Amino acid sequence: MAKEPKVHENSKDEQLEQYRVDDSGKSLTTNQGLKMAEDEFSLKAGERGSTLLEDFHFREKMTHFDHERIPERVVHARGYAAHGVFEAYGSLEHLTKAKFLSGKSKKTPVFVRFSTVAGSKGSAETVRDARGFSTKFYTEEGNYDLVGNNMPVFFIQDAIKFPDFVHAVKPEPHNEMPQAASAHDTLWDFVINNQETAHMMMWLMSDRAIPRSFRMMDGFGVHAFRFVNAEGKSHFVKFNWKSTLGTHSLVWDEAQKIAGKDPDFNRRDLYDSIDQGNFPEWELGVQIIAEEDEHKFDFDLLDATKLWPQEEIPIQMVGKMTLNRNVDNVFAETEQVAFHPGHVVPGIDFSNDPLLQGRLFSYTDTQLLRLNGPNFHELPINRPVCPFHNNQRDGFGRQSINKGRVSYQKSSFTNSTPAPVSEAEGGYSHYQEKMEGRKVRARSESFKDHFSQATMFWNSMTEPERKHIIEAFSFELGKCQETWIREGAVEMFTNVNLEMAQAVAKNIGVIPPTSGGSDITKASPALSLDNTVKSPATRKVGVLVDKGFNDAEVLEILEGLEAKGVQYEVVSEMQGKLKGSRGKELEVDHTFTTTDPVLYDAIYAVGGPDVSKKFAKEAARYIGEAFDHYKPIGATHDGQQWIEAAGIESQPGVVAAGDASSFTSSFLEAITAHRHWDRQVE
Ligand code: HDE
Repeated sequence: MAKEPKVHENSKDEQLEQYRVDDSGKSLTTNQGLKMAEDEFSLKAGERGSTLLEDFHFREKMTHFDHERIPERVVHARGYAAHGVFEAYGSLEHLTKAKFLSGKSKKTPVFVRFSTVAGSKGSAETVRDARGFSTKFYTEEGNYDLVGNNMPVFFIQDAIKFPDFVHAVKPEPHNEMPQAASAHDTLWDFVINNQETAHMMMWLMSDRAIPRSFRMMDGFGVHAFRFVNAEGKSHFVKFNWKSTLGTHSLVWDEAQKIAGKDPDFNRRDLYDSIDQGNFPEWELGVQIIAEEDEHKFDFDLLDATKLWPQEEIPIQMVGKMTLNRNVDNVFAETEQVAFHPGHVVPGIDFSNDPLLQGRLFSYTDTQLLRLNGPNFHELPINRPVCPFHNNQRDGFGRQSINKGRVSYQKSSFTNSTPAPVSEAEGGYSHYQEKMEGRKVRARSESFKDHFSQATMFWNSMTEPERKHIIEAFSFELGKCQETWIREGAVEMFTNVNLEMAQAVAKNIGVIPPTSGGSDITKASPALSLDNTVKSPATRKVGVLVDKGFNDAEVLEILEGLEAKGVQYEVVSEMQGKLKGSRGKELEVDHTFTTTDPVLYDAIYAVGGPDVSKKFAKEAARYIGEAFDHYKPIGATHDGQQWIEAAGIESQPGVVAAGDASSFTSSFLEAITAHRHWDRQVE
């Protein structure tokens, strides 16, 4: 047998290279390779006459254009992706046969797509929603897809309810509003009628639903899967991606404004970071439960509305993923990639989670429509990097030219090849779980506690996080027009926490509940974003500068920020170069018209000796917005006047004094804290 090529870090890139086409500098041809002498005028019967049917060039060009759209994903339509590599930390052979997890420094190429769930393909990215986090590992044993979200639980427990949930959250069918938003009657009608949604709705109302960046969010496989080792021993496993930059969020007012100012905010951040060599990284962590411990917990492992508290079931880090290459073509790669939780490799198997079981049907089914038939695995982005052979043939767009007269099993012509191989030789074999029971349409009693973990989530939040959750409920329910929906939601979420429900009720004109609530006191500190990694290297500062600025000090401060990985953009009244007091220059990146304070994590106001009224007005606006969004604000030289005028000099996170070096260190400290929640914002 011919030796199979070894999979390495660049295997996918090398494979894709065969398909890349660079059209620049070439002669224009038709798709048949015919060079054309003219491409601006259609063929006409006389200069002012009608266009002729024989104009094959016009027809080909127009027909291709007419057919160049494919159906968008029914959910997760708005997405963005990048290539990278996964590197295992060591061997997991005691738990799983999966070869990509089998050795220290073993490298596997990956392709990762991030997405919002509800919005259409062209919708804004900073909406309140879960985010998809799908990873395709191109392993030597075939493609393994980990199709997760940035939240560890889901809205429903059984896949049969997925179409109902999605119909409820999508724009309402009679008027197709609202786009990419959960703040409307049908979603909340679904929620109050399906109380299994309680836990996930707490996540959706939390800061996790408005990530600052795809680079700064975690990922979760959500379901319990199985690891199976070479001896056939199985463990339940949950997959977790942990961003090395930490998990960071926007504030709601900011998120809504960014949706207008830069609807591409999250993809721009990912693209630019990778483009600048600032590669995002995640560690892959696994939580393991032995089969014999399946029933030892106060939740059912098969219920996707429950997480496994990491204080009880620790996360073991097993590898690191780095995204290091942007796509060449968004349609060919990001749009045509086809993920499926059923794309597994030996050593990874499924649990009986009824949500997962339904997904195993849905994903192939949807690709058949979206990618027009059963040959989507042949598209360059979807092709495994290991060889694949079977007797499947034909279908729309088939590219392989399978040789020979045999396309069936068993055949004496081919000695019945391609032939299945034994487990020992790497053949996939399903875990032999013992099953018994009656065929029923039912839900296990063990799935019926909808509120304990929702309360645990609330208990784990800090005061500012709780305030945001109350504000999110008030916004969402406040947008619902039916009073009974608001009342129903208050009644439902009283089961999570009485004070929370009372505060929401007051804001939305519902009589606050006086009794009820939960007696659950359990908390999982890891759920609070307060406990995440905070680094200045995730922050981008808007620097407000005008001509004549104190260049010696300002340039020293900017260098000091840059040395800690802080990015900055120079914002001024007009584009071009700004000359400082000693002749040093700064290039303006943006004017007040082309950018906005919501697009920065902090503001540094410098100004200049002679700013216009417009500059002063804009500077005050930038500082005001940054202040209201709890962001660090620094000011030196002429910039200090705006801090004084706003009366915020002694507020937390506002740094407006000191020489260049003490200012830099105080401002860096304020930046590293990210948001200053203890600030007095009215
Ligand atoms: Fe999906 N989901 N889903 N989902 N899902 C799709 O597949 C579905 C669920 C997730 O970047 C669709 O190719 C059902 C949970 C991501 O291309 C579709 C159920 C989780 C993506 C589909 C779920 C996810 C999808 C639409 C309930 C987190 C984007 C287009 C049983 C673990 C993948 C497509 C990408 C996409 C079905 C629930 C994550 C229709 C039936 C839970 C990240 O097949």
